[in-house]
Amino acid sequence: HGQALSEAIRLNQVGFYPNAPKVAVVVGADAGTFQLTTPDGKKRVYTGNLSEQRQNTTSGKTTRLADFTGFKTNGTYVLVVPGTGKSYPFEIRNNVHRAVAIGSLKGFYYQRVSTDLPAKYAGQWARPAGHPDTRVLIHPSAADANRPAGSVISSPRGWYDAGDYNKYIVNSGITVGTLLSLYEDFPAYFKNFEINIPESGNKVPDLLDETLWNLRWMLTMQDPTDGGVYHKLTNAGFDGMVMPDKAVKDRYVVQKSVTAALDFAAVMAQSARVFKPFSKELPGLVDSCRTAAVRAWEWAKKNPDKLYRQEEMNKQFDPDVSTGTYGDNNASDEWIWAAAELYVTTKDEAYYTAVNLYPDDKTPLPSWNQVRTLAYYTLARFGNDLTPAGKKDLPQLKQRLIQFADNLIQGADRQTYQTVMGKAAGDYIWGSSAVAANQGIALIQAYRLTKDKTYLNYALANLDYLLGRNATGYSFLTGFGDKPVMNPHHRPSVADGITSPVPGLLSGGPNGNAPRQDKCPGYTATSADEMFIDDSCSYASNEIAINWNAPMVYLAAALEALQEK
Ligand code: 9MR
Repeated sequence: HGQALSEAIRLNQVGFYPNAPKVAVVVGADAGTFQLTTPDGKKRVYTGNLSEQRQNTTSGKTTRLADFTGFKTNGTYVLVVPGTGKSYPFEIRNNVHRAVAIGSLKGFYYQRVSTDLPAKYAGQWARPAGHPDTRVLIHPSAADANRPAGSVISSPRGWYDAGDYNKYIVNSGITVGTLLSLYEDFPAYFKNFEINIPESGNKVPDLLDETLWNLRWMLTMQDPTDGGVYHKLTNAGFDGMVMPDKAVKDRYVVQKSVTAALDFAAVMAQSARVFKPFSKELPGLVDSCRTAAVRAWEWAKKNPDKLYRQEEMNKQFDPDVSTGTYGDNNASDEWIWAAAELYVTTKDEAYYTAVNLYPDDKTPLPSWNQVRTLAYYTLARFGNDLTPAGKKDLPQLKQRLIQFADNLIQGADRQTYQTVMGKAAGDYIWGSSAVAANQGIALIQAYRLTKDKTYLNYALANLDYLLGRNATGYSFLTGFGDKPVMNPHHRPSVADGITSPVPGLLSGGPNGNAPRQDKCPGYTATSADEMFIDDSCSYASNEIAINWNAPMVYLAAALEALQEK
């Protein structure tokens, strides 16, 4: 004992499974030994050697690994490196990430629009309802004979997208799709998984109840007359850093877009499958979702060129809209995703052949503007139930997903943090935490196809990354770990006067371009893996967003479901 806490020791600050890899990273240490001790330093339980030195080519920093995989005894420990200091305390036990899985799903509850959050569910983060969204204006860009400019629709509920208070269909699409896929991949795990929300205790799993809050909003974004889907529901400009109930500016739905229609079609088709076993509890829902999906698809077929172009929209219509664009000039992947989900739900081969599902041999990592691989996950998941057309392509599809995972892990072992995350310089983009989490999902898909534990171990390494084993030393999930992000760009967390941010929200993470994107003062890093500041003005490195939280929930819950006890 007597060791001082050292920020140079980077590890998953939450903990480790007894029967899985356990790795810490020590920055700048000399060769030598390390020990595990009880937190008071009195009892030494394990001694190991630090690895050979590795060097990060961008930051120049050197690291050594402390691998204590061989130590499997439950308890709370610190890692001690003589000459460096000791780590934050961490646990070794089964189910060690269950609270992370529950907390990151609960994060969505805190993002609920149009409802108050009572203390019973929200604790000290209780707050009054914001944004009833029962009187939303048709923006001139969305006007037609049935719904002229300035007429009013009701479009309540949904989740706030991120640190801002707007609701965007494109980003809701991948978010809901990821959460529903988590349910489809691990239905048994969610039989006993409650997160203390108003619906807890009903017959529908909390994962699906929470997702329904947003799904019901999405349904209101479809124009009943033509089946088109408004791109977003938004203020004209971003709100100040105020609580939801103090943000009372006019809300609009803006023009319909093909990307919104197709993402909507994909998740509605998926919902029609997922909610089927709950038809008694949720009468009519499955039919509504299926009809909504088909109608959005038909609209997209008639309007394939209707991309969302905010600048052009602003040249034609007032008021100007300056909130998030989720603009995407290429809808080919949205076509693939919608076609695959409609095909798997309806078994109608017309959807399978409607678009070229395999235009090239790429397997892009999912993100809000690139959803092609979500289609592949779904086709692989339902491989046994496909019609002949789908079955014929299945062996190649599986090969593609395995190859994708192999490419991800190739060389990861030699990285300074021994993670898949960060292997490619381009991983450190706006929302890089979602890159890490989505890589984890890709690896879990490969594990499901092969049962090869190597994939699972690398998925776990990326979870370690998110919870502290990274070049910033932060746990990117609010409320979890000993050095969690404390000042995310998140309006309620800034405005509520409570020291701790709203818990269970995933910060975007390091972003090489953040300083010029958000112009927040205070960046000192010179390499992309460290380009992060825990400051609420840093919306390009420290905002939270639903499309980042969803793969976090997936990764933590899937690893919990698959842990070896
Ligand atoms: O996640 C989005 C990122 O990929 C873009 O580079 C960035 C700038 O367009 O926008 C991000 O999305 C934001 C959205 O536009 C508005 N709500 C907050 C989102 C997260 O920062």
